[in-house]
Amino acid sequence: MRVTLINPYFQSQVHHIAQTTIGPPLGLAYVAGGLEEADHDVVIVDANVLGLDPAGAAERALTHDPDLVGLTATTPTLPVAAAIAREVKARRASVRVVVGGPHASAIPRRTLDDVASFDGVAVGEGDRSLAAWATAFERHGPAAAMRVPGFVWRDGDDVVSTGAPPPFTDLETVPSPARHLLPMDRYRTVDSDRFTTVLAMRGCPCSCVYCAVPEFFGRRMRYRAPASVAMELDAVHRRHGIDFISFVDDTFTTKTRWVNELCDELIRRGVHRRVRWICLTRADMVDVPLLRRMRDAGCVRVEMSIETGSDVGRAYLRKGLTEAAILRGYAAAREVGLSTMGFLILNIPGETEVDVRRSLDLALRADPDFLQVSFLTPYPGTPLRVEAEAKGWIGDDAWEDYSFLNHAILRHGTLPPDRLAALHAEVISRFWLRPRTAIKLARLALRGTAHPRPLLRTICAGLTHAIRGPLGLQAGSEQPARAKP
Ligand code: B12
Ligand code: SF4
Repeated sequence: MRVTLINPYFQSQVHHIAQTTIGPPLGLAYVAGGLEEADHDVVIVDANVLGLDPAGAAERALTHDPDLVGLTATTPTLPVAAAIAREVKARRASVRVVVGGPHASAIPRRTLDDVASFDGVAVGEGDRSLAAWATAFERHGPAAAMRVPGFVWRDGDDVVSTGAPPPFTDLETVPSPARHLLPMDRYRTVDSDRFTTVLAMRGCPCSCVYCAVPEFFGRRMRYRAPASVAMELDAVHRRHGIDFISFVDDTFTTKTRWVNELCDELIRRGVHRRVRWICLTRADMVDVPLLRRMRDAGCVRVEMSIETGSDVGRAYLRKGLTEAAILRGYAAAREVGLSTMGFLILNIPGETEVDVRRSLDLALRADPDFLQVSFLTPYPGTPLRVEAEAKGWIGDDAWEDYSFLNHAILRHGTLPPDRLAALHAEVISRFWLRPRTAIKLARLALRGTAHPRPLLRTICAGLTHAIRGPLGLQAGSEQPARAKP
């Protein structure tokens, strides 16, 4: 079967610091890997990196003459995915359009209700389910295809679910991501213009109130073999010239032995000399020996939550992180010379202005090199969403506003919106407009852990962001391009 997979354009929604990163649609590359394994004819249109609007993406997708179009979407990109689906249908009504990803998967029926141009929703991990659907369709016809697990389909005025796809317990059996279908020379991050992402494990055992990952990928951790991950890094370097990897695993250091084995493999193969990498983890899951081993194996930055400096905030978020653990984690990273990125969350129910200042104070003491300041956002599939809906904290859903960096969605009444926006701007300015930040970034650039061009983009983005408060351009005043479903 001929299939086109599309990553919607969203870069205009990713503000400030994140804007310097354009990563590949790894989920679609995995889905494409499954389709190729089953001998289907697949292409990927990454409308995000190509800067294609919905009409342009649909035009490009249809040049492959597909029988099936698969879109991926997060919550804020759903409206763009919907607009692409509409453009596809307007040009060729016979093409089936399916949407997957964390948003649609969490609320498939609502997604089909909202967007008439979607024929179906792919639920959960789609590495093989779309391939199974296409094979069943070709071999046994549409009725058989409609029974393949992993989908919710529109059926006339009805909606039918085929249940969850079979789980992957052994990640070594998952087809490799089809990166050769992506424009690999177009992705970049603050550290490099030869950049890609890698997934080494799936799942998270934690229970943070705002996070969709445990529900989506499960609480039980599934790890790939360290040797296979090291080989993947080596392969992307050799085939695509990649010299910088972001592990997109949510909590990279849950298992110290696994990380040490991976580091051994990277060093044994000499990959650590060719590829630098970064990862996300928790400050209470790192220590000096582990971070030192990671640094020796090519790691240059660890990204760890700070989230909040208040007890009320910590209790609400259910992350289980203490202030002492956060400071210890950051101190350990500093001691071994790793760069750091931290995350702060504002608009936590019950947090007052004093609490926000405590958060800023903790961020200044932890002292990451980069800091992202976001608003707590009720994404579908999270415990927070359930509570927010029950308590009436959410108005009409404008999914495009669910980019947690510039819109406070939750209206729980602890802080008035204008005060919250002012505090958000102030926290960012106080962090970024410090001589210390400038010196650290300059040192990073000189040390070569960041490439001058992307780093310059980040500094510009950071400064623009930092002076927005004083100029009165506070969070919430931005209007990203909107596309109606
Ligand atoms: C890397 C990452 C980013 C990068 C993306 C860059 C890039 N292209 O790699 C950056 C930093 C830009 C980013 C930004 C954001 N992100 Co983000 N991000 C991630 C992260 C950590 C990894 C994504 C990934 O590669 N996963 C691995 C792949 C294999 O998984 P996948 O994409 O889900 O695909 C699988 C399935 O979903 C399914 N599937 C997906 N699409 C399709 C399509 C079809 C047709 C089929 C059949 C199947 C299918 O099959 C795939 C294979 O199993 C995830 C967390 C996570 N564990 O996934 C959060 C995550 C996706 N991000 C999230 C959020 C909230 C955001 C932001 C809104 C935050 C912000 N304001 O900055 C923005 C939104 C960006 C946007 N507009 O889409 C949430 C999404 C929640 C939601 N309901 O949308 C997640 C789940 C994190 C979380 N803790 O909840 N993110
Ligand atoms: S935020 Fe991180 S630690 Fe918390 S549940 Fe999500 S993936 Fe796990």
